[in-house]
Amino acid sequence: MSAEVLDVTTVPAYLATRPGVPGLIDLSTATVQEVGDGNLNLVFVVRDAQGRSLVVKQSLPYVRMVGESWPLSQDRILAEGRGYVAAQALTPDLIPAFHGLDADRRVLVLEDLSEWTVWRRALDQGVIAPGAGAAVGTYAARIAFGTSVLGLPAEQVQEAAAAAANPQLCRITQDLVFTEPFVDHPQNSWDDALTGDVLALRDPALLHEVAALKYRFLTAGQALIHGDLHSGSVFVPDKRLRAAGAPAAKVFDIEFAFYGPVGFDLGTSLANHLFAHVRAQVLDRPAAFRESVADLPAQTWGAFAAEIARLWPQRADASWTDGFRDAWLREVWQDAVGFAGLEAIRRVVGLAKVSDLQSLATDERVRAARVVLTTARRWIVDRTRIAGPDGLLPAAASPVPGADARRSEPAGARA
Ligand code: SR1
Ligand code: MG
Repeated sequence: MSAEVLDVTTVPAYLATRPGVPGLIDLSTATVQEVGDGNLNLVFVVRDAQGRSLVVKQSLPYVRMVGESWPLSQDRILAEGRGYVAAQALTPDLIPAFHGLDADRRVLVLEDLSEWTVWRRALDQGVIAPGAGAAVGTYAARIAFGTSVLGLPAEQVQEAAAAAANPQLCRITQDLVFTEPFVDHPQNSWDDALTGDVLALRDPALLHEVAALKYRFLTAGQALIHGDLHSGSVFVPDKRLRAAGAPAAKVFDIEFAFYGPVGFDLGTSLANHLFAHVRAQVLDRPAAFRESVADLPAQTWGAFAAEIARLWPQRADASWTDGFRDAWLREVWQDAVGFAGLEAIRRVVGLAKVSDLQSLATDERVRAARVVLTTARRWIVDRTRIAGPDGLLPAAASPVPGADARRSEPAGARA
């Protein structure tokens, strides 16, 4: 049965019933705004007269970006709650403060990060977020280690994995990332000029590798992964917040969490580095920004590997040798590169696109998308031969003269 859906008028009375919440905010002076701009949920910001604020997130019984014609269980908020509980224990500095889950009403209460910026928006605008890539790598490593048999007894992991099943959201990823972009499907769309490039993806050699990666996504229950860790799932602070001691990034939107392959989160991150990189080149952004984006794969992977090395002495089983650690890292890297290719293709061909590309003018977008598709194919097919982040991103997507000035912001790109 569906939980009653909140609206701006019912949120204060609802919050008054939540243990601990009335101490965080003065509900008698609260004002409420619905600010959700993602694909799935309601998100309310609640502010009181003293300037204190909270975020209230409720899952809807359908996919918001499509409407009630695509029903979706509100249970996904339970998966998100599990993700926040794990992150709160393992890396509380790199998520918004978590004020609890109401499983009956399908509601989470979180720290309000309205003063922060969604990283994708900063990247779109050419704003450098120092250290954000490293923070995401550190986050992924802490969760991978701390929810897997690397950091926990196997019995505990098996129980946690069973409890973390998230079949409806995994089905969305299975369909949107691993299936639909490679077949005729009504949810696909692309610029006419890309038809040849898109149809060329359906060759047997590539489809074979796509199948192998899909199988891995569905069967490699290694750790509690985020499941949708792109630049739209990361907040970054501005200069003032950084000077006040804020971390370089905070990860949010964990509703796709389940026990899956560790390389998936790194892969979705790498693909989104590619979008930002190609956009920065096409728009001929200043060199400092282009260089900062080009460094993101190395920064993210470097931080991930360094954090795993730091945690390694705390491993749960002495059988995990240092040689095994190095082999495990190699396997995670290769998975990440393959999954990055899949995420890159689906954001050009499939349902949920990204503003990095969609907000370009058509000729720029076509040029950028071609680079993305060519790179994605290389990543998928060559993933076992790509030794590390050096040279992962393509060297060139030549700028279109005057492109920056012509940039527009069409709707319909809300990943
Ligand atoms: C129907 S949901 C579409 C996409 O939005 C989410 O952010 C995930 O990326 C999903 O694939
Ligand atoms: Mg999301």
